[in-house]
Amino acid sequence: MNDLAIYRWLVVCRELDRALCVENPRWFPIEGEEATVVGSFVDLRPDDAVAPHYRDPFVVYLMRGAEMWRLASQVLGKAAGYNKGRSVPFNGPVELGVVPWVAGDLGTTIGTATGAALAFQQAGTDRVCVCTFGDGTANRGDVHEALNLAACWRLPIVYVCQHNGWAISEPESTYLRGSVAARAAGYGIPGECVDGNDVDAVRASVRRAVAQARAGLGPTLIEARTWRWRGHWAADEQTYRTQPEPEWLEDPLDLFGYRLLERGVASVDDLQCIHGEVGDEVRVAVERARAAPDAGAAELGLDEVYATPAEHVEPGAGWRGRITLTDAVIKAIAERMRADPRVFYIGQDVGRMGGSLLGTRGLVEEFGPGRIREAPISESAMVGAAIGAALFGARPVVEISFGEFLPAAMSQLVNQAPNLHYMTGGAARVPVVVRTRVGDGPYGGHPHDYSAWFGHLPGLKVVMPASPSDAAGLMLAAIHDDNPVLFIEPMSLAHGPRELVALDEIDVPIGQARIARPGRDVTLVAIGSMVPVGLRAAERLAAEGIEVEVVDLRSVQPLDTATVVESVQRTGRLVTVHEAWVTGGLGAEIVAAVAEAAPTLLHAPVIRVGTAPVPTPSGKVRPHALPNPERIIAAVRRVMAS
Ligand SMILES: Cc1ncc(C[n+]2csc(CCOP(=O)(O)OP(=O)(O)O)c2C)c(N)n1
Repeated sequence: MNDLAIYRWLVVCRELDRALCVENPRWFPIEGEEATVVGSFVDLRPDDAVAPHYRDPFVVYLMRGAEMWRLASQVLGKAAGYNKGRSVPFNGPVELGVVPWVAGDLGTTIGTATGAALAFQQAGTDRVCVCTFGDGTANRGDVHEALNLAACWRLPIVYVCQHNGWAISEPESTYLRGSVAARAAGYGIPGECVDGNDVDAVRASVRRAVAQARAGLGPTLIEARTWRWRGHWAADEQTYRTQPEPEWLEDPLDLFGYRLLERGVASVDDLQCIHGEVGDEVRVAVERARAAPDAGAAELGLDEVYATPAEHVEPGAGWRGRITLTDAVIKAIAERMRADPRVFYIGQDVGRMGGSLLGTRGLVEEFGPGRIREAPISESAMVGAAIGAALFGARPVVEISFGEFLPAAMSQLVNQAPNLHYMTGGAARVPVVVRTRVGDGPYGGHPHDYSAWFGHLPGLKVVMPASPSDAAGLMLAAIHDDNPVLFIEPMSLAHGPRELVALDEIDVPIGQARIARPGRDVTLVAIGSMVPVGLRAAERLAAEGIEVEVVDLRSVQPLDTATVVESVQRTGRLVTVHEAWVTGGLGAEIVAAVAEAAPTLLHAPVIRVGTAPVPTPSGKVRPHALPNPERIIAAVRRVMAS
């Protein structure tokens, strides 16, 4: 790209930003940092991915071909925004290779960006991703995890810290004790400090790093030193800014403009002409955005929370045999990996060791370490990278060994995965499976069952099989799905009873409960480990003449309340049981659904059974906290007596 074109982008960055600051006092101005933004992204190929920092990143989207008036529409809350007015306004169009901003939590998108690079590497391409982030954001654990993961896997990504000296009201002296680029040495990757106000210097540094990444030599961390000229947001009064501005301050446009004049590349008239043209372009775009209709009820998009399947899926190959729940999950994953080269696996100890609870036994032998990836202990980076890879064409399965570690990936699971499709106006697809294990297990650790937390989130599917056949069926369905699916295995059933599993015959749609045992007197709604426990209780109650209908929910989200309501229509009585706690749990949701759908159906008060309201203890105390057949039997007898 020639120098005048570069200058033009710098002017676009400044002029559009200034106009948007006038339109929206909450906009985050970029003034003073234009050279870092333009220099980091301007030399990329159209098929590369870009993940710019949140502070007015619009010039980057424009370089990719976005329409200015539609971006301005996002800042004005108009329906014409790429995000349909649904997300933070600095979100970008994923269809143009942009890693989108679908939440405001800083650092999380660095995991997603790292995943874009993972998808590129996994597909054997030489595409790269460039990702910028602030010097405040540099201190998020997510940033550290992502950089280390990228270093370990030699991912084709370039990280640029847009070091502007501020994090909202805090000067850098409060949160940085050393250079950000120096951290690169700790990851074993190249690090470099550059003058972030000099677009030539930023371009040269990023170009070197991109060449390195394209050649398969892994990531680089660049620190571009610049300065935030204005407030954190446009109308920020900056009462906190008490020190004089630094002496080294330089206007990136002046610096580059004078250089062009000195080199004889441009005349003053040429530069003024660019300012005039860009000013007009911005005015037209903003006026068009202003005149566009506001986003409103029409953009709510209740039916756009989940992506509908984009492609037809062939049934699985014809394997059958009597296997455990864990082996059924492995069979389903292996079948999908054979059929679809885009499917790969990320986890800890999933290689030669065969996985936690032997949950990946045999996979690395068949598929090799390139598709069964051993990951560092970095749950957030693992899930973030899987999400990003899914956004850019892969279909990863990522394993969080035990549910107790899910909170370590919470930003990714809660703010990223469920939001991406909806918040990008339906443009993004996130076919990622997050596999984990919860509950009572073969040894004392990792006891908590946090499944209910995740049933709360529109956009995330959550399943919990209770039998080998359902485990295989739900895993096949999860990998086929174009949405993020949290796949939760009850630990107590991992190596439980064997069952005949016929891979080519299984069809277990996500969100469909099953009647595990029919009965006329009481509906017992169970999930996961409590299904066999509930069935044992039902058997014993049958000897007393009480016929319990056991409903196995199989999915937490979407929740099949219709099957439950139909059952209660027959029985008139309801007991729920799950291994998680009762308060705010799935049982409460089931009871509410029945009360809403059929308030007059119940002949007796409902009872919810779950783990005692204590942090789930380990070892020999644990059985006293957990639900068991006796407690279920007592609950059923009570509802029968009332
Ligand atoms: C995880 C998270 N914590 C806190 C915030 C609130 N917050 C918004 S912007 C910001 C400052 C970020 O500083 P930096 O990364 O240096 O970027 P800059 O604003 O200077 O461009 C903070 C703390 C957030 N959005 N996300």
